[in-house]
Amino acid sequence: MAKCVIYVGFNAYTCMTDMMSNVKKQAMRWWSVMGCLAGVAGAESQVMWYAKPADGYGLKSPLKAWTVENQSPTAKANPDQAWEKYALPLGNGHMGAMMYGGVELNRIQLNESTLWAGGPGAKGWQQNLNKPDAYRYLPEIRKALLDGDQKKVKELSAEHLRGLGPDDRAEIIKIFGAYQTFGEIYIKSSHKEASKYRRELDLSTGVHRVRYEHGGKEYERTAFCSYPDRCMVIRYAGEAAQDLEFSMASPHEVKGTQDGKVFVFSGKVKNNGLELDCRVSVEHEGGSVSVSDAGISVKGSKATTFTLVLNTNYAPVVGTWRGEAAAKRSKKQLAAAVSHDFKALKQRHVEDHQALHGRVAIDLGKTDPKIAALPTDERMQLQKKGKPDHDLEELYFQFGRYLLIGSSRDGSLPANLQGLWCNEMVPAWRSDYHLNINLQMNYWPSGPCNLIECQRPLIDYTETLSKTGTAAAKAYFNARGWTANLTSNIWGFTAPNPGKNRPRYWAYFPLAGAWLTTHAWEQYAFEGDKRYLEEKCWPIMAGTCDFLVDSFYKLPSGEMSSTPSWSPEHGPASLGATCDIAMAREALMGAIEAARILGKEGKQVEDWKKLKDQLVDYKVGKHGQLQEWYEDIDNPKDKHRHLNHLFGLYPGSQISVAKTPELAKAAHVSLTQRGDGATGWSMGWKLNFWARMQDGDHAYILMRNLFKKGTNPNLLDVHPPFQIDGNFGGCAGMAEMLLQSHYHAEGGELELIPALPKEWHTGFYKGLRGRGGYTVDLEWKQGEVSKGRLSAERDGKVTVHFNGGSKQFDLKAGESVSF
Ligand code: FUC
Repeated sequence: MAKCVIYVGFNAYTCMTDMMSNVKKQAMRWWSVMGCLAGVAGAESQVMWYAKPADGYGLKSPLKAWTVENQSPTAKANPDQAWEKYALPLGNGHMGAMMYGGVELNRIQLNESTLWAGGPGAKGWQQNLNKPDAYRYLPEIRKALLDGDQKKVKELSAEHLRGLGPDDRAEIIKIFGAYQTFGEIYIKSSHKEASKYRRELDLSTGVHRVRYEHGGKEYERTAFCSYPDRCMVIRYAGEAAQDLEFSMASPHEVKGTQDGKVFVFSGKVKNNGLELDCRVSVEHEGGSVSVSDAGISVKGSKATTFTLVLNTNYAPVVGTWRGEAAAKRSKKQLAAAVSHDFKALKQRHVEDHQALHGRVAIDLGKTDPKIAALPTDERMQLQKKGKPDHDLEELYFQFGRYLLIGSSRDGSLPANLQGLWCNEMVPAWRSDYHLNINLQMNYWPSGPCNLIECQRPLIDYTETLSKTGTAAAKAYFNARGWTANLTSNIWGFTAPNPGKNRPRYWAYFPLAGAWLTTHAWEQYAFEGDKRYLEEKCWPIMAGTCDFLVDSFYKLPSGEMSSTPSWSPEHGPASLGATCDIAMAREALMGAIEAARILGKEGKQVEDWKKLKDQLVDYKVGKHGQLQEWYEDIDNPKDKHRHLNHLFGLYPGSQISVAKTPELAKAAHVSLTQRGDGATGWSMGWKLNFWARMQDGDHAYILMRNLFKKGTNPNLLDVHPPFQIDGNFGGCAGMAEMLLQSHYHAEGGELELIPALPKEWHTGFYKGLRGRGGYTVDLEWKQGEVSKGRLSAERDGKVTVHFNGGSKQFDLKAGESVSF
């Protein structure tokens, strides 16, 4: 085995070993090119590490979380607190693992991103769960609303603006389904105790390691989930031979069998018959191995490598939602994976991971070397009480990028409410796709943090919804095009949630399609691929805009609105919730711009322009606030977590301090009234709002609050419970403090360190991206830009704002300029 050094007092500044992350090295290389090597002190460490296994903190941690799982769909804590607070995630977009790092019992919880209950095969499921002809009741509902009869609006909308299916939440879940755990791996070793224990996750390589000493000998366990080889690899090695017992458990109808030298753990999901197939092959140096129906037994091996593949037979094919048999997929993948030895598998994985993760380096200031040497959980604890830990902030930022790579890769499903890490059968909110903020927030870092490829699964998913969502557009509005509502799943659900006994704001959100469409446009804004724009993005956009033209309602004032509408999750029915109009406007703006780029003209595009011009305008209310509803009814004491009426400020591009100061002022009032606390994701959103307000110190307050109140020791976000959107919102917000490019969807203007807090007075970054295909490397000192480099991927003119002034550059694709 490679020389294994136990770094008990690991120091990010001085340690020049293999522990030093490659990104840090890259940053240093870049920095020396820039002639500023002296400035490198404080360059980031990308290793999260812990001095105890996840279940070594005395927390409640049942061996099988699903046996005591929460039955409440909105439970506030995961039943396995060790998993939620201390386990570390690995993922390749398709499969995921949570590593506990135990010595005697190494427990690994496993996920496959398409493992869902519900859908075809589930009793009572049908593709079209929209209430047919619901649109016939719209005139009556609209009239009641204009008459001020909220009671009648409530009754009629509860009856008609709902999806089909049972009222009872436990029953709904059987049809709608839920994302579920696959189960757990248990690898037992004869090592009962260990000294110099350390487990770590290197964000720059995507490799998890456990190192310890036992009986005076050093041991190391390495694990990663490989995207290129579509497998998980777990390696045990050490200075002495070991005996290991490998077994698995699952809450599904799955059993173990032996297939030659391969351990197979296969079966199906009881609720819907979805096939499940896991296969494990083992390689060993010395000793012997025997495979049985119960697992794998290893005796006296100096180095053992388990290679694991995991599949379902899901495919995103509307109607059947099934594809190639799970076993067939697994056999092919395993045969291909084991054609490489451990070294090659690892190298292929690390190269793939670094090609994405290594694009960005960041330095936000110095951390006391004594603190930097502590385990990550202790640092999280310390910064809560004491001074900010800038290295830890960098780590958190890079962790957000790491999680996106781990949960969303080309060909996979998009990241769900928990990314793809879920240890339950009834997870909170079914770990589904919530479309009134959560799924979209997952993708906020993709463009600015230089991972735009990782957003492709969202665009694929949106394309699927644009097919099933035509039925929703028809049923509720008799409209062309497509839309979706508040929640969705992998079975193409686009109806409002079923059931009459809940407020409509927890069911009905027909602008979800418009919001998703803005992401399809953003993909183009960052990538600039005209073929994508024409072939993939345009049909999504056109379907959304046609839907808007047909579904929007002309108020007596002549304004066009989404009547009736609800602002997410609170308040009465409105003639037009501001967020609806803002999302519609943003989707129309993108589509009209796309039409210009693609040379599309005619009535269709003219109708979109007309609608955009007639949309209800933003309104400033009696408290000076940006009104959340058409009616001036905002309560200045309201602390609700949703602030969707500020969509135009972020993620949208309609409100800014520079271009619409009056609206920015009103948004400032709304933000101030809502306050700086909230659930995890909401603090993440507020962080982005304050960044767009270009108030760095206030943005920093939100970032600190997110750290203190919304982040676990394993750096995962808690709503509570664990919900990954806050990680992505937090990561995106930090980028937004350092670079902004939103004034024009196609780029053209960049703002450097537009929301720099005093705490980050001196630092650098490399590789953040702006719309229009620009990559920025930047150094700043005492709050002023001191050096930068701009690289263009497309021909174009760009204005760069910094240090109170502006510079213009006219760059050809591939050119860079230093300033
Ligand atoms: C939205 C939020 C909740 C939660 C849920 C998954 O409904 O309002 O806080 O995040 O999504």
